[in-house]
Amino acid sequence: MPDATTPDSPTDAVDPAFRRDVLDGLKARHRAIPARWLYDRRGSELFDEITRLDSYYPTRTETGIMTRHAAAIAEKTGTGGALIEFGAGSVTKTPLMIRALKPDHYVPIDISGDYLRDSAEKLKGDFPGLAVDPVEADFTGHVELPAEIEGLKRTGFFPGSTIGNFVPRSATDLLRHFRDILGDHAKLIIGLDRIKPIDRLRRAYDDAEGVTAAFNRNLLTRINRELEGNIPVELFRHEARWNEMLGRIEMHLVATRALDFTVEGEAFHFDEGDTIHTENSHKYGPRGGRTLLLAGGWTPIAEWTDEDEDFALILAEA
Ligand code: AVJ
Repeated sequence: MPDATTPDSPTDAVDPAFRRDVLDGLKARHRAIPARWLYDRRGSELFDEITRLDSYYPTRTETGIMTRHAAAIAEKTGTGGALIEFGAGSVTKTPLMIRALKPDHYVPIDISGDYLRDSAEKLKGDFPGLAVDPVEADFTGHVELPAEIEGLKRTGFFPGSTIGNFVPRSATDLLRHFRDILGDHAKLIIGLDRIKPIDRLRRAYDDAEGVTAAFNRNLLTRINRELEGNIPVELFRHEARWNEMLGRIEMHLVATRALDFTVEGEAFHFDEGDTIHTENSHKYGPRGGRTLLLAGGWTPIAEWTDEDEDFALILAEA
């Protein structure tokens, strides 16, 4: 989910949505900044590093499921037509799906045009017969599918448990939105992370190497750079909390002592222990995951997991 629309250099224009989300988020009673802002250039690099950590199981588990069950996934989903990915796609997962489903068209939808162009070029090289029709758009908003796939069978692809970043109310809205974009008779393949023992969840989001901590704190560095802030980054520590009632891991940045700073000339005070909530990662049991899909307008028709049932790949139809 890299977000290259927001520049890394302070000389470039700042995304007004970033500015608004940060200032509003710091003023709110429950201080929170939406997780999408974690992914500037450095944040995307750090996330990439997270996916390779021993303690971060989701990426390799999902890839394992896709590899192991490729034939069954193709059989239940059907081959050919158009594969529409929400997000620019990962260098490993997308080729796996294309090899399994053999679509005639691949349509990645992402807000970062640069990212789309890079991945489109790579895929064309690897799959010579494949038509790649990227769409530069925020998939949570209005999306116009390319005319080239008119009348073709459509399969949506939303891997990585990215849906887990959305609170259930927004997640069901997004799933309904995907249904509107893809139309009747479409299918959707979606990755969901399963509920599992808390210590494993916490280790996945607070690794011994400190990469997730760096990923979280990078948000403060980004605010300082892009919004002329002077947040004392070293006085915030990373915390990954399991919220049992809501079934999610939360990332927070916790002030280790009372401190003050300014962002874009506005002053903010934190007492020791005050936090900024920076991400939710919802986890679902087998029933919960299917119920979420149903509530979002999709009927689950097949589900694949790894042998430890750490992660689920669900196929659903509109
Ligand atoms: C990219 C949203 C799937 O929630 O597991 C990883 C992001 N945050 N470590 C997740 C993330 C901290 C990740 N997603």
